[in-house]
Amino acid sequence: MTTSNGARKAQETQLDVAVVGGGLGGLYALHKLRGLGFKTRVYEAGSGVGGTWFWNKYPGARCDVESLEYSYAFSDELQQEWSWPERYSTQPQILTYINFAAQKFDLMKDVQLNTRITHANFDGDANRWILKTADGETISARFCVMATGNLSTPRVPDFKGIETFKGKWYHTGMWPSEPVDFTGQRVGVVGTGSSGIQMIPHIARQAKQLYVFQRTANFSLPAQNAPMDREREAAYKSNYMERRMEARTTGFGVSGYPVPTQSALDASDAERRAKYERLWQNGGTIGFMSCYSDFFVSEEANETAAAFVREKIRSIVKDPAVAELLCPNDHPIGTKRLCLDTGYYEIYNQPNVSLVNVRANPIVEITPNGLRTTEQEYELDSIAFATGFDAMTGALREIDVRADDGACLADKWAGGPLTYLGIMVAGFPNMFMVTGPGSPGVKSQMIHSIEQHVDWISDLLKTTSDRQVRRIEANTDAEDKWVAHVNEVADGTLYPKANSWYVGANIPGKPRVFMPYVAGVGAYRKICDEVAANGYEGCTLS
Ligand code: N01
Repeated sequence: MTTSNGARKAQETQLDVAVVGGGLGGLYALHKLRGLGFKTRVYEAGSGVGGTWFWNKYPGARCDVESLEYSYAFSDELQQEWSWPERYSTQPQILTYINFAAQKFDLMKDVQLNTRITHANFDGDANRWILKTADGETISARFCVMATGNLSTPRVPDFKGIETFKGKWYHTGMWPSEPVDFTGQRVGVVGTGSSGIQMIPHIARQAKQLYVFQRTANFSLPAQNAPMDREREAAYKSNYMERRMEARTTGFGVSGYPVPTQSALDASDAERRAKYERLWQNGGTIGFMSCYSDFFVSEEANETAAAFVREKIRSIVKDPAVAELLCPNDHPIGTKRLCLDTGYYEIYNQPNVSLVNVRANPIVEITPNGLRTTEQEYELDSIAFATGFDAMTGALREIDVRADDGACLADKWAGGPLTYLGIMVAGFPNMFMVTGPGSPGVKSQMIHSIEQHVDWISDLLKTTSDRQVRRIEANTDAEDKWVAHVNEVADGTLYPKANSWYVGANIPGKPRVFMPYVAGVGAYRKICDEVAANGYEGCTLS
């Protein structure tokens, strides 16, 4: 019901579990928790479900994990009946799949679209979360599951003059639903991370002139995408559940890539090159990241792969100066998200594509007619920002989350996120995060980690509800120990060396803290299972 000014009339919805976010995590949480008898409802800001795959509609958006792996594992019926058209699926294909799953499991009746949660306050007397929506609805729930995503707060840098631009500008993470046609235009793309690298070849095919404004070169590997090999699909489907179980023991949650045991430095140069060449021809990033045991811990070992990829770039890009600019040299390979492309380096051989070094000559302002660097002005009809996200903490910090003593989550996290297992936060009882900071989520096949978290949270809620527990809270000392452990593991690797969104380096003023847990999904699952087996140690249940 709405009032004359459009605000939803005050009403209070009573739930067992409120789930914030209708992406892959929120939808699975709904399915699982509803199945356990909890009255559950999902609140989603978008006009459709799908999360990342709903918002990121930029040209070329595609998954960088093979679809036979990047898909729900909880239902063998679903994975047997679904058929992916390509090895790596496009955004529209994945969104179709998510909607299919939502229909199949009759989820939509408990999903409220176009609803942004703005406040979440814990009422300690009633042990309930009181959520408020942007249009005035109040929701009271025993538990709150934050499935708000890790890359769901797009960031357009606050370039001076952007409001004066006479053309159109876009951000990959809030791309319009209707297709954007760049035919005949002068287009600027700012940003060369995963999104930019996927989008640039598509825009290059349409634009009269494309300027790619690159601040930092990234490593990218070829997807070697192709129509789905039906024999391979049939082989998967003949033992899908075994594969899913195998994925649980790996580093990244993908079957076929066991935790490596051989050092790159124990292989001969010829052996290494042959392996890297095979992986390059096979396509994908997981093979590279799982090829040697010291890929992420030894700079010398890592450099063998980095040098191989630089050689490939030089062999593809004809202009040696452009090739050199595209060769990453400021971070070990893989310590920023390794990109996956189709024809990325090749497009720099097209006469209508120019690479602009905005490390040497930074962007100063957006002008009415284009973009000005310290060197010159570029006249543009459209600008596409592929400048990333306020990752991992942005979406949760946008909600005013408060404990019953008024403490605010954003304040607690001012120096970086503090969590227990990446799932709970001390001082914020009955609230759970799906793939939160301090978990391996973003360093794994996301759906694998989503399912593991939702299953773990669901078991916890079921077990404790059966025992009449009304309040579940992570202990501060357990949280401290977990944060220290996450840091210790990261510090033993090369990851912190890169200025990546994993450390918040892309957001000015964000504290530099390495946020994901990088011991691998197998090791992490073991810890979570042990915590549960020991009566949810580290938590107070009352
Ligand atoms: O964002 P990014 P993304 N001036 O932060 C540049 C996932 N994803 O959207 O490196 C000039 O990686 C910035 O430069 P620098 C995936 O996990 C997955 O591409 O900070 N440049 C960088 O080049 C990925 O990692 C898929 O120096 C500026 C770029 O913008 C994550 O999403 C596909 C700038 C931002 O790169 C984020 O990727 C796409 C400025 N002021 C994305 N500010 C899959 O395939 C920023 N930049 C599943």
